[in-house]
Parts: sequence; structure tokens; C-alpha cells
Amino acid sequence: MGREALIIVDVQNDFCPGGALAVDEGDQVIPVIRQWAEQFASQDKDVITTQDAHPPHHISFRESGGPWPSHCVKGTWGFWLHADLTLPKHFTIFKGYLPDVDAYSGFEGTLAGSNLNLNDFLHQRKVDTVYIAGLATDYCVRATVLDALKQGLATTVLIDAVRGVNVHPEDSQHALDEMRRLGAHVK
Ligand code: VGL
Ligand code: ZN
Repeated sequence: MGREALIIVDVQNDFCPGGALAVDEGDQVIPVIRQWAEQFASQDKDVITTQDAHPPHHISFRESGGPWPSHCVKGTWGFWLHADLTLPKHFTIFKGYLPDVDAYSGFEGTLAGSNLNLNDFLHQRKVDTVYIAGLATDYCVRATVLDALKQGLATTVLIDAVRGVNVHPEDSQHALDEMRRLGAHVK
């Protein structure tokens, strides 16, 4: 039996109300995630946060022909985790830092200050089971969940701890259905 980890996806200012790419009710995940994080830490389980860490003019920005307004530019206010998301000891994964590559999944990211990718990091930590929370259900949470399943990790989406962008109104529901169909637990 391996260890369990909590992966908190992109609870950054730009994805919360007031941010450049605000997710409706995005900040409502914060108290829920804080409780999960405290519980994981108290059981010596790893807590991992991911952050979108784009350079200016990233390929996913409208100014570069992409779909999104400029967001989560590394070092700006919108890039930082929401101030209310106070967390116990945790590890940080950055993703989306290459100018010409978009990266929705945490598994396309690396441990801050190193080139260790998330999958290798989880292997080193003997993690075989992940719980996933954060923003946004229909983009980065979805992509992270699908990659976790591809890596053979037992994967649970924490339903009260995710919110979606919903460019189309049903996007989050469809994403959750897809995650379930591919083997994720939703709890
Ligand atoms: C995300 C859109 C663009 C996300 C990141 O974190 O879900 N969505 N970049
Ligand atoms: Zn992004």
C-alpha cells in the first residue's frame, strides 16, 4: 500500500473573484480545502499545490492568439495563491512556464526550484493515491485528474472543493462525468 497525497490545483488570485480569469465561487473552495489539508497533514500525508506560472505574453493569452485573458503571470498578484488559503507544510508545483506550451495538468509541471516532474515526485514519495481539489473543474482539475489516472494512481475528485469556468454552462458537469467514466472516484 502506497501513501496518499492531496493535490490542490491553481487556487490563485486570478482564478478567484476579482482575478483576471475568475471562476464563479472560486473562493468558496478555500475553507473546504483548508480542512482537507489539515487532515492530510495531521496524518503525515503530502499536501501539494500547483500554480499556473505563465511568462508575460504566454501562448494561451489572447494577445498571443490564445483563448484566455492574460493571467497568472509569474510574480504578479494574480499568480499568488489566495491569501485565505493558509496551508500546513506543502510542496509547490509550477506549470505553464514555457512561453509556447500550454499546460493545464499538474503532471506537466515541476517541483518549484527543480526539474523534478510531478509524477516522479509522487513516485519518490511512494504516493499511489491522490485526492484532487481546486480550480478549474473543466480545465486544470480535469487535466490533472486524467493524467493521474493515466499514471495508474487511484484518483478521487473532492466535489465540494472544485469549481469550474463553464465557458459553456455544462462544462464542469461533463468534465466530472468524463473523469468518473475514466475511473476517478468523486466524493
Ligand atoms: C486554467 C485556464 C487557463 C486552470 C489555467 O487552472 O484551470 N484555466 N489556465
Ligand atoms: Zn493558464
